[in-house]
Amino acid sequence: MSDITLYFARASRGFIPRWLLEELGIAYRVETLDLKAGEQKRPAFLAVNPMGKVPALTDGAVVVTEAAAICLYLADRYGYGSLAPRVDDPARGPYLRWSLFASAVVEPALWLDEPRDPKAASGRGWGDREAVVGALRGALTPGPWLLGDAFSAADVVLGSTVSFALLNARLPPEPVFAAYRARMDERPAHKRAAAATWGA
Ligand SMILES: N[C@@H](CCC(=O)N[C@@H](CS)C(=O)NCC(=O)O)C(=O)O
Repeated sequence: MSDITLYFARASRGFIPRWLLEELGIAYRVETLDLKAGEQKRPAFLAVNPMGKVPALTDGAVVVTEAAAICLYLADRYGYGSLAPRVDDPARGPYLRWSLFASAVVEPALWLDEPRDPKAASGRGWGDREAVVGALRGALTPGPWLLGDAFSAADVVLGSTVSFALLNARLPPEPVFAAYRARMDERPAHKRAAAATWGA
């Protein structure tokens, strides 16, 4: 039995764990915060996430924040061996790799408008935009998913970041990215989470 509450907001990264929860098909409650009204900075929520940001998730006494960490937690706990490769599965390595790549590398590389500078890129963890776009291209070739034929929570995490980047023109609309996004959009769980996050 799960006792899960997702702290969520419309038009936010709350979409990411919500999509995963829908893929898992488990029961969960949603607490929707109004970011414009500043509800995320109120003491009751800061006790859950001192960053005052969504998403956050509680599962009984367990508190998890950071979209990627929430997805890795949920997939291990409720989708182990299906949406999360087991620890003795060789796919576990790439699964962790691409899940962490989303927030540690793709987000800063695509959203920070930094000048091209090989020396600076060598010293920062997210390198430079061109290398990141190339790595993403390679990760999605031949596809259809990051782990090949098996859809996993890594697609929820990194795939959401790819979708957000395409929507915000932070990633070139190359066929490999557009086709990946179209495959994600077709999933019923994705449709349900998208409707809850952005409306019809
Ligand atoms: N690194 C965090 C980022 C979370 C984040 O920035 N959430 C935004 C919504 S998409 C937020 O809550 N912003 C409200 C604020 O910072 O006041 C994650 O991946 O979960």
